Amino acid sequence: MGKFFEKPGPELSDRVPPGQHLAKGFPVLTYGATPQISRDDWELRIWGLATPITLSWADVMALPIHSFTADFHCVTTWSKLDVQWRGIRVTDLMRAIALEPSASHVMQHSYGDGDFAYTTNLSLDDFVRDENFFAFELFGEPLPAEHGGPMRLVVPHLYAWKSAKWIRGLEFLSQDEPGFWERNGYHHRGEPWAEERYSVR
Ligand SMILES: Nc1nc2c(c(=O)[nH]1)N[C@H]1C(S)=C(S)[C@@H](COP(=O)(O)O)O[C@H]1N2
Ligand SMILES: [Mo]
Repeated sequence: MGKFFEKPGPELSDRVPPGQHLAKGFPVLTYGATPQISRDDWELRIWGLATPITLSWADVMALPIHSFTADFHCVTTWSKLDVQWRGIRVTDLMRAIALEPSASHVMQHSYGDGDFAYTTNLSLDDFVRDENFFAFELFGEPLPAEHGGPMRLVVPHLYAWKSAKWIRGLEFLSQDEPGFWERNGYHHRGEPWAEERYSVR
């Protein structure tokens, strides 16, 4: 503590959820190896309860591009405020996807081998929101590989383990299924203001 984290002052109490400290810098939190994927090789596959489709980098770049400023809360108790990104709204990308009526949840799949192919689950209520986006720039630079480049998801209203780095696929489901950390004891939803850190068993 101290050197890397500071306690938020009272003026930030509506910005920093309970049990969180402000990070100096932007820590990297990765389980396992960092995939190295170029923009040319990157693609986003859609499967499950949706018409299967594979989107290239150019397909995604043809959608409206916006700047986003969002707070970022890691369940290991650090938060970083006002992170600046550029990306594509989830709602805009969803217009390219034909969902089946029974779809209620989505599993985000990341690039990576074997156990490192990270997954994390969301309900469609938590996924399809105006404030959620696919990010490809961080603070004006191409998204660095360690932060999930070339493309990651950002879901600001939930703990950051719900924001898959190196996103490569969206699998639509008719029920909630646990992703990587959810199978390992983390909460299925992960709302930081309610401190939904771990599942109660
Ligand atoms: N593919 C993948 N996505 C991931 C992770 C990971 O290990 N692999 N870690 C998650 C966790 S726990 C956090 S806090 C954030 C960290 O993002 P950052 O490394 O850019 O700070 O990414 C999330 N997305
Ligand atoms: Mo995290």
